[in-house]
Amino acid sequence: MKVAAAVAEILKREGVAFLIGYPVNPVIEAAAELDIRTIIVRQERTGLHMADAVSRVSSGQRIGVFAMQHGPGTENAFGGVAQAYGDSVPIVVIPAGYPRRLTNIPPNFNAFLNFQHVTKWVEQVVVADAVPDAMRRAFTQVKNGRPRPVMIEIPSDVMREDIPEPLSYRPAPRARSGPDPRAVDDVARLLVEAKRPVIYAGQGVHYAQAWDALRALAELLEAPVTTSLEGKSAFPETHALSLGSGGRSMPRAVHDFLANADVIFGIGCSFSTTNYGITMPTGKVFVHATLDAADLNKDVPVDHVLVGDAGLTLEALREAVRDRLGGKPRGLASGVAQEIKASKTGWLEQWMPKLTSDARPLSPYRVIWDLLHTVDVANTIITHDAGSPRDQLSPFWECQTPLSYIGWGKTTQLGYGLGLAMGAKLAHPEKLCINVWGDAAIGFTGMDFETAARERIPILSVLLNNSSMAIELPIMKVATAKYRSTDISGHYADMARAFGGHGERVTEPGEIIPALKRAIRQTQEGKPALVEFITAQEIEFSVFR
Ligand SMILES: Cc1ncc(C[n+]2csc(CCOP(=O)(O)OP(=O)(O)O)c2C)c(N)n1
Ligand SMILES: [Mg+2]
Repeated sequence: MKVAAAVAEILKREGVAFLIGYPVNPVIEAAAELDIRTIIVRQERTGLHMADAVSRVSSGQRIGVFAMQHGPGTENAFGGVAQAYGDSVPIVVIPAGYPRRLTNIPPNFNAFLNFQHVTKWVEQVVVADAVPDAMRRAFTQVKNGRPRPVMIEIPSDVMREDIPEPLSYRPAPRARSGPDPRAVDDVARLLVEAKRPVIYAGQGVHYAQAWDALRALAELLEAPVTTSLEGKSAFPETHALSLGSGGRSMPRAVHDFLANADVIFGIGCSFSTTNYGITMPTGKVFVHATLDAADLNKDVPVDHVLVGDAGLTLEALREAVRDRLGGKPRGLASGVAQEIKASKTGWLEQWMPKLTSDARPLSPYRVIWDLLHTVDVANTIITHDAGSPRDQLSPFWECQTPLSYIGWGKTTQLGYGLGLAMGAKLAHPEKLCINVWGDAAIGFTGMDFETAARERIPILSVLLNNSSMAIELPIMKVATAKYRSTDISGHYADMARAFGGHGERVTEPGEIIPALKRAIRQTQEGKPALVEFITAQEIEFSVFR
């Protein structure tokens, strides 16, 4: 059996249903022989983003896999792997390498050396019969502990070698570890005694599929819940105890409740300092519950720590809190809910003129508001792109169901959203999968809309085209005035049609909903759709700093 065939067989045993890739890598052909659907993109980065979404929307229960060629393919993949590393996404990346006699000779790109800092595990397999062992280690790493990319580089001459049969490979196990029971008890007491606790949920809740446990604990404590951008949709945002999510922009309630909290309980989060997340207030008691002790006390000094799977942690806390409360609700919930409702109402009222604006060029907020009221939110998976679309969408999009929003931003590569929507659609063909992006983002990965058309991945792409990098206007005044450095241009609906998709350009407020409905119908018929809205250069966001 050839090495490439053995790798494909291992992928099959690990339950991999799609191999996303770009030639030349013999694993692609070997996978097709085993009926693993191969999906060929237009550039490596988008393929990695698709693999990334496959893992994200399945809580890592399915692992996205990407394969590419040595040299240019591997070099061009760097951004996609770095983005997955930044956002802690478990993917398996299988680059072919230069033949062994050239591997370590400059200027040949060596994946093993160059991907050290954007993977949690990387091996270069130089002996054919070591490949199954290397694959076992990679899948064990990717399925356990902190989710992050793993990489197995297989030199192209090794790919063509034989390994003995029968292939001995069993799927890697998954293990969960729980928090120290004594620490659980201390935290339960702290949370019960807290006057104004706030629960801050990160994406660890998604990976642990601990949505019910989070809700149960919140309801038991009668405590408000917010999430990071990555954790968005871990708690129903229509719930009376939901504050909404926090990124760079956020609902007012997120800011105010955190500012007035006495105890902040972070669950399944890293508390990383980032421009695209909440800046935690100082002077609070912090509880940090995370899978990865490497994050403890990193950016936020913490008072209590719990290390373990978010689900086991929440379940243990729920039991400990329930014991302390003796089954008697304290009747706090209605007061908390009223305070949240009042804050939300006031905040939304302030934004309503933009959300319902009849202006031309269109307000991006109006587009988002109309989109929110046109789709079946519970059965939609939506993601934003970097920059304004993220900051305009995330505060106002109220998630109802887990993993219905792909939030990101520990690093924010323009153009990420398209691949995410495509990967989500591969994993969930029954859902409407949407990416909302700006005209800067489409410049990076727009060509892969052709992949969506060719590979029959019918996503809905919502483009906010303001012929500008509007968010940069305030910091590029001179370059803009002298050289038009923030201008960009394009007719992207035409592009979508040229690629075989549905494309429509919308300039009238009254046409937003009808155009969205037409586009959604096209996606239901198997065609990806791009609706291009001609929008204003809006740079007001719901930020509180
Ligand atoms: C790869 C990459 N380069 C640079 C940036 C910095 N950046 C963030 S948003 C942005 C411009 C966004 O413009 P657009 O998407 O058109 O949104 P607008 O502000 O015009 O609404 C830039 C340059 C980035 N996020 N990613
Ligand atoms: Mg723009």
